[in-house]
Amino acid sequence: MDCIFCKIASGEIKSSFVGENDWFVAFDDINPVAPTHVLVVPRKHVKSLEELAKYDTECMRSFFELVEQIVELKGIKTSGYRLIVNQGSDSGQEVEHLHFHILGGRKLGRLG
Ligand code: D5M
Repeated sequence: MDCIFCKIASGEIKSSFVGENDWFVAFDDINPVAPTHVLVVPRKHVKSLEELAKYDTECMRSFFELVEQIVELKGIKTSGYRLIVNQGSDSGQEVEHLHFHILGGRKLGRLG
């Protein structure tokens, strides 16, 4: 499958992970829009939130634990951060492999 995030997750494309566990890998976004901009990506080629929700609760727990590790590592736990998923064409999603953006390190402004 020609999926950039599958290749990063498997190590086929070299990347420096800022965190990882059995379910997810996390790495800096190539086009950061904030001082901290990390992507958290399932190791499996999951396409949507609905598909991810079919995995067991251990997967969900591991996701939130990894997010916490990353925000601590990046020093944005106290100042705050935003967790975003773009899904579908109206969201502007570019990569079809589900990914969560963690943004922080500056005032992020209102959504809209
Ligand atoms: O966001 C897709 C995001 O993926 C976008 O912010 C760029 C990022 N991206 C694309 N290719 C790479 C690589 N190779 N490394 C790191 N980051 C990457 P979306 O939510 O789909 O609009």
